[in-house]
Parts: sequence; structure tokens; C-alpha cells
Amino acid sequence: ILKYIEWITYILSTVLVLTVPTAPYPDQRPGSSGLRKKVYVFQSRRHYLHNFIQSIFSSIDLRDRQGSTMVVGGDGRFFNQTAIEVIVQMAAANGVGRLIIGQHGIMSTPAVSCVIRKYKAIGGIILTASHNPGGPDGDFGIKFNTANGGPAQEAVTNKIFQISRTIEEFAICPALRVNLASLGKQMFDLENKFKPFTVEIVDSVESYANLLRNIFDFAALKELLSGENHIKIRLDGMHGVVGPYVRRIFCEELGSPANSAISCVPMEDFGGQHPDPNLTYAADLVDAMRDGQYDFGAAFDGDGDRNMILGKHGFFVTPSDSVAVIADNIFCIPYFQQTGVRGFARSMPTSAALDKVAKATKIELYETPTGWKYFGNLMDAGRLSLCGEESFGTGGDHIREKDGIWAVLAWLSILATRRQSVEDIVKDHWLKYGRNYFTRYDYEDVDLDVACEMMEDLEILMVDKSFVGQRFAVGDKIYQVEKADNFEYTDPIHSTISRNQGLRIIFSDGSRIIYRLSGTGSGGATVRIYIDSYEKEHIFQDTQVMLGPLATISLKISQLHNRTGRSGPSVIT
Ligand code: G16
Repeated sequence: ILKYIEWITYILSTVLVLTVPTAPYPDQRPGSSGLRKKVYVFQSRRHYLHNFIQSIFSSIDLRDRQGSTMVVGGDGRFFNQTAIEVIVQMAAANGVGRLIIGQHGIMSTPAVSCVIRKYKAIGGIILTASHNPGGPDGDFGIKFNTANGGPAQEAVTNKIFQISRTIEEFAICPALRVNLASLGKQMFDLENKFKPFTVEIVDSVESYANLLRNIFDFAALKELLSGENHIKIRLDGMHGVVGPYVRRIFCEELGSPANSAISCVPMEDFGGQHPDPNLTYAADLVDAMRDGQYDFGAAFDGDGDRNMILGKHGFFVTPSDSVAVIADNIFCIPYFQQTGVRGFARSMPTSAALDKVAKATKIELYETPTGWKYFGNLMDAGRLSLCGEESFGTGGDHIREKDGIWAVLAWLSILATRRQSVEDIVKDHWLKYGRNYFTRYDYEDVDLDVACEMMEDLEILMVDKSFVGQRFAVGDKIYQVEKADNFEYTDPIHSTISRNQGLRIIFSDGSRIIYRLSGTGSGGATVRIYIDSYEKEHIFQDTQVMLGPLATISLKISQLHNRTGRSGPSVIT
């Protein structure tokens, strides 16, 4: 009888695994970094979320998946919690042995990368649409990172997309319920399984903070932020995921006063704002810095991987300059004193300021397509230490994601060593290397067909033999086209070729105009125009004045305003 009772109890407490029929969707192709759609798409289309999650699991070889460890985190945006509950149920049904999840389902993108590497997980799922707005009317997104902690390579995302187009069923344990609030392990017995499925809820900050403690000199940073001659900082979390990280690291540990952490309570809708750290969407921070009461300011995006750096009076450091300055001062960071510097890299549209430092220091420089995943291979192969993108991403090889808090600590390490203002450090840099003026025009919510047609026509125009050599004049400025192409990249490690990575016009003085469609939107198109021009002498001029002629030329060549009916960009950086 006892045996019988034991057996009945086992049956009642084991979780059922179901296979549910479904139909594919044609539009689940991951973009620059994951699948991003309006929240209502996930909510209203039957099994839209399930299909994509199953496609991720099915893309992993069953032998690797069974009994494996995976990490799950999200930026806390609307739908985060619902999605995590489904992911847990599907992970169990797909043979994953252990899930490590940030408490309340929240973990920044850099922290997920760190935790994947720390626990030797086979990968992780990050629920974020990054800098895109959140809330019921905003965006939701899903990223898949692989065992190196970085965004999945194109071969993997292509496989996920292919599976999503033909999917017929998914596996799920619908009765499995997890408590995301309590730290510690929760174990579940699944039918037909010998080993229990484990969910481990971890502190979202601790492992990541530990990693940073081993990279930077926290004692020196504490002196900078709370010692006798401390500086005043203002860090804007933009109601994204970084709030708890900022408070724990900068306030509790490094002694910065509580009021230096602004908008540091994560909100499902980011307070109704774009959690995008640029001069337009983080204008409150820029305004607050203007009167000079803060020496240093920074803002982060929804999932904590982007950063914007400001000096006193709101002095703006372009992300392209930011990575170049960090490169030039790299030994202010103890980690690099230990590891040495293996290489630098930037994405193609990022200004060439970093190239100058690489050349002077005789360190290898890689130019990759847009997207952090391209840096991961180089880091895994031991060829890259520091990299950055114009899209407010900066990071090192301590993880495989860009890292907003790391970038701020890197800058503070430079300030602690040099004891100069941000503005003086940047101006010294320009005096030493010359200046790459850089601007980006974003035209958001453009009709997709109009944008694609414009890009196609532009490419036809640019590849015509007569284009090279053409001269464009605005006022007394004349630019002659030296090269025009659609950027393609051959990965130096595994020789894969990535085509169609942006239309480039390079002029004889080295100035560049680049056109690219954003890969992070959730609908319509965002057209980006990037302009980069190097000056050795006139280094203290206004960027928009200096780049005005090239901006006019970029609009003339593309006919962007005529085609879209716009009279100007939505955002200028
Ligand atoms: C993602 C990638 C970045 C990339 C950016 C480009 O950023 O992680 O490496 O630079 O997209 O965005 P777009 O295609 O819109 O120009 P995030 O922060 O959105 O994940």
C-alpha cells in the first residue's frame, strides 16, 4: 500500500510535458540583436512567443541541450514576466536541466553575458528591446546569446529563423509554476525524466559586480567619488534595468550620494520615455548638467548595454571618441595592465578616431559590420581587447556584450588617474590625434518600401562607374568621390562573409557618408545617415557647422527628403 501511495504522490507531483500543435509565422527573423516587435504582436498572435522560443531551443543540438544550464534575464519591460513564465515551462519540456534567472526576472544584458560565462551555460535568453520604448503600446524583444556570452552569430540566428518558418509544434510543461521573487533553488520532477529540472533564482547584480571589482581599482574609484576631493556625478538609469546596478555599485559601494542616481527605479514602460541614451532622449540629463554642478554624467539604455558620457556643463563625448579616448588611456584600467592589449575594433559606421590610436600604438584595428556579435569571435580568438560602436556601445573582452556600467567605470578610472575634466581629456586627445567630426541623422518611422527603394536606387547610382570621381560642391567645400560600395566583411576567424552592411561613400580627403537601415526597429524603417570627417587643424569647431556641407551632399545624393516627405531627421546625434 505504501508503495502504491508513493507512486500516486509521484504521479500527482510530477509535471506533465505536452506537445502543442502550432502554425509558423513568416516574420520572426532576428535583426541586429534579436527579434523585436510591438508588444501587441506577442500578445495577440496565437503562440507567437512560443514559436520563437521553440525555434531557439530546436536550434540547439539535443545532445547539447539535454541536462544543460541556460540563463534567463530581462530589462523588466512590460511582458517580461509573462514571457519568462513561458520560457521556464518550455525550457523544462525541451530537456534543459537548469535555468539561472535574475530575481524578478530582471538582469541587464551585460550581466547575463557575465553569468553565462561564469556558470558555463550553453547560452541565455534576454528579454529586451533595448533602447526601444516599452509598456503595452511599446516594443518587446527576445535575444539569444550563446555559450561565449555573446549574441548568437548569423549562422545561428538564420537557423532559428528557418525553424520558425516551418514550425509545427512546441513542447511545454503548462502546469510548472516558478517563484521569481525568492532567491535559491526550486526543483521540479518531470514525467519521463530521471533528473529533476532546477530553477535557480540569483541576485541580478552580484556576479556582475564581482567581475567589475576584479577589473577596476575600486579603492581609487571610491576616493574619486567620495574622498576628500571627490567629484560629483549624475547617472541616469532612464528607468531601465541598470537602476539596481547603479545604486549597488556607485552609491553603496563607491560612496556616491544617493541623489547621484536618477531614474533608477526600473519601470515596465520606462516612465513613458525612450530608454535611449542620446542627446534627444536623455535631454533631461543634458539639461541638468548644463549649470556645471556635476563633473560627470552618464545615461544608459533599457537593458544596460549602451552608455552616453557627458562632462561638466553637458560636454558631449561622441561614442566614437569615447572608445578612442579609452584606448589611448587603456592602462588606467588595471585589468588591461594584467592582460595586455590584443587589438581594437569598431563597427564600420563608427568614426575612425580609434584607428588613429591603433596606428600610433601599433595595435591591430578591426573594422566590422554593425552589431556586437562580430566582436565576439575576435575576442574568443584572443585578438581583441577593446571595441566600440557609434550607437553608444563600448566594452572590453571581460564579457561578450557592450557594457554601459563598465564604460562609466572606465571613464572614471581615467579621471581618477589623470585628475582632469572630461572636456580637457577629450580636447587633449584631439590635440594629439586630430579630430574625427561625427554625426548621425536618424529618420524614424519611414515607410519600409520607400526606405528600401531609396537604398536600392542609391546602390545602383553608387556602383555605376561614373560615380567614382564625381565632385560635389557646397559653398567653397568640394568633395570628390574616391570609393563607393556596399560594405561587406569577411570574418578573420572563420572566414564567413557578411554582405549588405551599409552603403559607403568615401571621399578623397577620407570623409565618409554612410547610409544604413536600422536593424533594431519593430516596424517601418529607420534610415540612418552617418557622416565622419577628419580635421587635423580646426578641431574646436561646432560639429554640425563642420559637417553641414557633407550633410547637404548626403541628402542631395539620396533624395531622402523628397522621397520621404520629411524636412529633417527625427534625431541628430
Ligand atoms: C544593437 C547591437 C549593436 C548595434 C545596434 C545597431 O544594439 O547590439 O551592436 O550597434 O544594435 O542598431 P541599429 O541596427 O538600429 O543601427 P542594441 O543596444 O539595440 O541591442
